Amino acid sequence: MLTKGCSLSRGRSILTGLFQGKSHSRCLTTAAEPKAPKVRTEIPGPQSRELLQELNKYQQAATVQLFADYDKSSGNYIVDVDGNTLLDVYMQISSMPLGYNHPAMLDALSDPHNQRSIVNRPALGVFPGGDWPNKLKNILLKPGVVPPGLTHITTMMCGSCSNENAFKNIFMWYANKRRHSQPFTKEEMESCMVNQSPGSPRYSILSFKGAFHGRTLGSLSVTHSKYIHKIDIPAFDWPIASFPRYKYPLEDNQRENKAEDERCLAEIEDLMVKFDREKNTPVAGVIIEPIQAEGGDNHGSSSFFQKLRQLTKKHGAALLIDEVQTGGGPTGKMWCHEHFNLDSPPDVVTFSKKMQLGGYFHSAELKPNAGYRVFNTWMGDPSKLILLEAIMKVIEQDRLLEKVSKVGKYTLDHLKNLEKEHSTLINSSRGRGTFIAFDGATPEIRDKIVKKLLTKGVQAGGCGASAVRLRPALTFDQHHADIFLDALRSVLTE
Ligand code: PSZ
Repeated sequence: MLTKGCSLSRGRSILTGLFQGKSHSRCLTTAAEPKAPKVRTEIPGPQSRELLQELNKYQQAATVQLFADYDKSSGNYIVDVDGNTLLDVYMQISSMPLGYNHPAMLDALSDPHNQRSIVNRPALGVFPGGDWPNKLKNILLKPGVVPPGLTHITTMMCGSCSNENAFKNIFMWYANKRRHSQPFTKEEMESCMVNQSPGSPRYSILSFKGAFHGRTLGSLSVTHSKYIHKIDIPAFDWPIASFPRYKYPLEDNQRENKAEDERCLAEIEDLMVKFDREKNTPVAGVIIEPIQAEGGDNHGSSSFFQKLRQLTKKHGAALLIDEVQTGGGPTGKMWCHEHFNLDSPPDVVTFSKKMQLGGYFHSAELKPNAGYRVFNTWMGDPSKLILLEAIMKVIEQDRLLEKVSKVGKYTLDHLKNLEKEHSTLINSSRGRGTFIAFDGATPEIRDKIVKKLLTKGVQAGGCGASAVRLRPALTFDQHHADIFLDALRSVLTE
């Protein structure tokens, strides 16, 4: 499905030239795409349904929507095993920055050195390859990629385990401050072995109603988006504050929304004080999404985030911004929190999804004081960095962040017009870049919209109680937006 002339065998030399900044033809940086979606069968179609029956024999596969043909999928289009071609504005839960089968990513895998990096997967914490420090420096810590103000990086596997390990990192930092950098005591070393204090202290992480930070045990304790994620699982009794819930359109509700910010901030500070003084479970860190994604695309103002930064400083807690879903460019900046103009950088920024591997950036202050304290077998995956390197080059070369801002504004403006025409069905269009959502008037209407969009050849996603969300690739263009908007218009009219 690559554009004619972009064969893999000759790709490398061509792309080397391309990345040195020479002029390039379109075919080198984009996969050839179909002109429009094409729906041949109901979705899931007969082939998908058969495969689903098979898969259900060995696992709980109730969440599977369709089976894809990843050989045939390209760019912004996913092709399923029944031959349906869908405009994919959901992109594997927001994790494909360049869409399917991007030539630059395929090309990176034709390099023999890179092939060996895939074959020989190292235990990075013990035997990293000789190129590893430079890879971190030149790919993840490169200006424009690293969140401004942060200098350290820990790579991990997925979003949940990045948050999980970041919490540990925060607790170690907090404990180290409290013991004034003194060595561990014998009592601490013995009590931690049986989960008792002082070795296992009663510290907490403050999180927000509606948040999603993952499904592993620690991350799940700070996740509050849906009961089905949490029920039957023991959880930490940690503080949970309100996240702002704004009235839209923002321009018409400024006073109410400002009061909402103040209400939430007061609650956060209250909880921090209460958990320290009354519950003897001080807040070592605060975890927050810059836009609550799974919880329904809930936004917070820059002023809210600025004041939250100040609050965490005042109470000696670390601020962890979870950019697992917002990071890597979909809001028009590499990191969504860059929109907020914080007085000082967050202490930790976690990532995964569009970044291809998990991990977190942090300040020098949070570097653990000994080895093995944050550790696992793989500690990330160098082969994913190969792909990320190719992705970052394309983002820069093709100015994809600018494109995201421009196409995002176009999409949101048109969505707001559609909302006016169909105000009984949809409302509250909102977004940054192409990280856009709107609400269905009821959860049922939302579900119907997502289902009907599929019959028009558009794969969108739902989030929260009644939101429809867009999470397209960074290569999502104006003509893709038009296809989406036309499909939505026709769904709403029907
Ligand atoms: O239902 C699920 O398990 C889903 S659907 C989307 C996600 C998870 N997102 C993952 C996610 C996230 O959006 C944020 C803000 N933080 C952490 C995570 C967890 O990442 P993974 O899934 O890689 O562990």
